[in-house]
Amino acid sequence: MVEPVRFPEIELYTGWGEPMRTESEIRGLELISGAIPDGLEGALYRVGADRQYASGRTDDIFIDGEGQIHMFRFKDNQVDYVVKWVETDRYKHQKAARRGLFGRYRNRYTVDPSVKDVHLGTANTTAMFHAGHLYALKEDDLPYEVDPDTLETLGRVDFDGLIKAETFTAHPKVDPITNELLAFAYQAKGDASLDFAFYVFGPDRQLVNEVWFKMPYAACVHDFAIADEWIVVPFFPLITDLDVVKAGGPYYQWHPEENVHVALVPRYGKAEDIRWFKGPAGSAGHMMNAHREGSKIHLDVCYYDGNCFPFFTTPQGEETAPVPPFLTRMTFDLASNEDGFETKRLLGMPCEMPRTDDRYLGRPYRYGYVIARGLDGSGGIGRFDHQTGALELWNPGPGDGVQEPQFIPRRPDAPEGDGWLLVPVSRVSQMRSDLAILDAQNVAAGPVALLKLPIRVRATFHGTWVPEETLQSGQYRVSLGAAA
Ligand code: V55
Ligand code: FE
Repeated sequence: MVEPVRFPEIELYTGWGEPMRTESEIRGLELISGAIPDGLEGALYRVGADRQYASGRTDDIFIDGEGQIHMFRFKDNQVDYVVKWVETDRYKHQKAARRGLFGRYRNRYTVDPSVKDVHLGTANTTAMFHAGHLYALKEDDLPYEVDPDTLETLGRVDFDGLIKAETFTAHPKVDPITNELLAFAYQAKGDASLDFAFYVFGPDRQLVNEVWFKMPYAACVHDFAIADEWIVVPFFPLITDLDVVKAGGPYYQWHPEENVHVALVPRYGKAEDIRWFKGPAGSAGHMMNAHREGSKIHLDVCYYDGNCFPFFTTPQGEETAPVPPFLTRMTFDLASNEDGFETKRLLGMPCEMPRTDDRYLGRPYRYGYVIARGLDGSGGIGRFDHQTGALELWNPGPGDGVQEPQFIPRRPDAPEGDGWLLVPVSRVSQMRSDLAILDAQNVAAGPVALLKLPIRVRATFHGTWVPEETLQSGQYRVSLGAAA
């Protein structure tokens, strides 16, 4: 006998957030309006969290839950949609037991005794395609490889022994110009360990560089950025205390008294050449991009002047007031003997989930794509222009929401920003979704094509576009466009 399935009545699981727990396949999405651009062929993979079974708790948070991988497959002027569970070790054990077994977010001391040695990874955060392989990622575990055609899970992988760390970021960067994979692991030797590993893998997944160093504290390191020959790694004071975790407490606590620390790591160098900078407490999940200008490294980040995750309280249990994320430039001067940095707000409207034309990752760039969130309900998909400071917006309609935009260049050598944005749209009042295709150079005009999903695409965090030719060859073949 097993217990009936019941989810707690908490906000996380009501309305749009209601668990869906469904695998779906729709061959040929209905075209509501417009036309799919000629030659747009490939796959958009996105990853999000659903709830396979209730955890038995009421303190579930939106970044937890079992991973699902979604595919929008563009081919021959049609788009197919498929979503499947990522069959992690956690998923398989819960499926067999017909109930939730894994307790509190990332807390292995709250799991059912039957799974105390099972990997916790949910593979719920992003999709990565490199050297012909597709993966679903969560930052607390190794990658899970997934079949790019069928979305069947192939298993948990360590790149044939090359990844010595126990974890792997959910914000890797695949440089489509060099076909390198740049990635990292934090708390890389287990919960609350100070170990950080940075990796560069070559186009055939061979190990090109590996740099291990110690973090200033057991931080949450969700994202990083490339700046030319440097890697920018910010440490924000959401900190793991192993004793608290062992007592069944939260995985992170907010420490306003601690500094932000930033490591500039040489892309092809060694730990002894790392440069460290620091400043007052603040936090961020996501970086738009970074680049080098002479001796200066600029990091553009959706910065919270406080705690980005108010549900992680201070050690005294105090909740911090929610603060909005503002696009902010942090500047680090390699020529300076000081270890401080400058910050400058770039945009007045709060925004999150920043992306770029990925050919410009780590290089001087002009455009960023965001979800903008005005406090008055305005907002939507925005294109930010670093040259003019302007934000061009498309709002999906009252009450409707948008997910992280994905840029696709119009041609492999198109000028920066000349291309399309793929955007899942949440038609909240209808409990279903659309996929919008926007012209990235005319976002305000609205979709050039709108495709209908008769079901919800639940919240996904991040994803990646893989062009048709890259699906076949395993390699990206793009170049920087001539300046527009
Ligand atoms: C973040 C997201 C996560 C996570 C830890 O946005 C940090 C930050 C989607 O999962 O587990
Ligand atoms: Fe993220």
